[in-house]
Amino acid sequence: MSGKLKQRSTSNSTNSSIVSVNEKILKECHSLYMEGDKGLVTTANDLDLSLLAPRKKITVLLIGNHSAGKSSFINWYIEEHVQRTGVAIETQGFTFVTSGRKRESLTGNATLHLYPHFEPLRKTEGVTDYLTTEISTSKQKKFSLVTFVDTPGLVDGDMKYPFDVNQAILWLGDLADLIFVFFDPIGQALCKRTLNVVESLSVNHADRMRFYLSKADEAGHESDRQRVMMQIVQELCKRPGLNRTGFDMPTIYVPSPNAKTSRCANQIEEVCKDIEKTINQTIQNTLNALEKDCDKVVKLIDDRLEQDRLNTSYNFAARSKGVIFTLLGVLLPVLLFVNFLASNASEQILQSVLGNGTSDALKLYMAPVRAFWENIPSDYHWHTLGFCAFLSLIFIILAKVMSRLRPTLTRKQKRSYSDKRAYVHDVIKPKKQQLYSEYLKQSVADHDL
Ligand SMILES: Nc1nc2c(ncn2[C@@H]2O[C@H](COP(=O)(O)OP(=O)(O)OP(=O)(O)O)[C@@H](O)[C@H]2O)c(=O)[nH]1
Ligand SMILES: [Mg+2]
Repeated sequence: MSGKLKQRSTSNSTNSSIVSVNEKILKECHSLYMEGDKGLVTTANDLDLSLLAPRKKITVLLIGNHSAGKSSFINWYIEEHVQRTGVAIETQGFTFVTSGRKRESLTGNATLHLYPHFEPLRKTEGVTDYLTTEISTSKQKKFSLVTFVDTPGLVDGDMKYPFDVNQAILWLGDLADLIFVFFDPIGQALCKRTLNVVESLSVNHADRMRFYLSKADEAGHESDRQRVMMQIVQELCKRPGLNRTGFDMPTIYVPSPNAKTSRCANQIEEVCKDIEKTINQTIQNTLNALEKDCDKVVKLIDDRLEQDRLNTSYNFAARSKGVIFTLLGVLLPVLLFVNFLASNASEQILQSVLGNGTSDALKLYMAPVRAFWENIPSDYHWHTLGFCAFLSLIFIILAKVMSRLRPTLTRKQKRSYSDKRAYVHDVIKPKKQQLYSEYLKQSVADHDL
């Protein structure tokens, strides 16, 4: 007996240490994305890349007929009575059940603040008033890494929901990591609304969906249970979207100390294992996504800096071409004007304004221009002037076009990009490596036990 107790307490402590390692990994990954200016999300935003920070917990959506035992399952998992249960229609809205430091209930608006990625749920009219969060301090099983979403029981007929329940469930299904569908044996397996919702969800999320025959202890004898299961599977298979072979439907029931022991096998521990498996998968996916996102950000920064280098050398060439064409454009009219002055101003005026030396040099250097001008018949002088004006206009336009610059980064921007690159490469990536090692060390230890 004491040996058994000892074993259980060792396995409990290992279990909680695994939870805390996993919790730490998901939390640290989240903060590597979100922490201030250096977080991956902000850096990516600066590079016009939109990244989503990973969630710190997985989301498990529970759907099913009214009174199928959804809320009871949550209460059993967390070992606390946070959700009302009973034979009446107990859950009328959506409840997020999550772990936290103190027991608290949040209203719809506060819930959407807490889970900003569920914000579009507001689009389903009326849902916000029927949205709550129950924060529990429970540390049972893997609850610190799970957020359960309890949903209203599905019924057919006159029941009026205060919002479009099908649409809201479909929308929540898009964000859930696991979707549990509970069918109870009490005869509501044929609820059309449940089948419709299940069929629509399975279009995109078949891999996340798990079907359970809940309250299996109430299913009577083994033969009755088999009959109920057959009935449910038949109903499911009638739907074209669900017509797949090999429906796996474990039988589960909430163990109760007062109830008579049922002869039916309880596979509720399988549900816990499925949750655990999804958590492990999520951790691996999160770490892999972190690695990919780091690479994407580093590559974008490298591309930007490389583009900046190319733009800087392009701009240097453009500026040089601009200067050359501007000089050409200005040189022609200036030469003609100086030639005009040199040929028309009297020798005396030139010498008194420029001095003897300069006036002689001017004559000497302007001789080719003067010769060119004198070779043109005087009847064509105006034509030549017009042509030269046109030519210099072309050169000026060319100078403008050629000297168009490409945008470049300021020195401050370049330094900021280099710092961010260094942070991603030298801090975030090694951190990810360390988290991966911690995860593997812990999961190998888990297998060794
Ligand atoms: N025998 C047995 N009874 C159960 C089990 N799970 C739940 N119940 C009972 O079934 C009734 C309905 O359970 P709930 O957990 O409220 O069911 P629900 O699916 O949340 O119902 P709604 O919120 O109305 O959709 C309650 O009286 C529970 O005590 C089970 O595994 N075995
Ligand atoms: Mg309920």
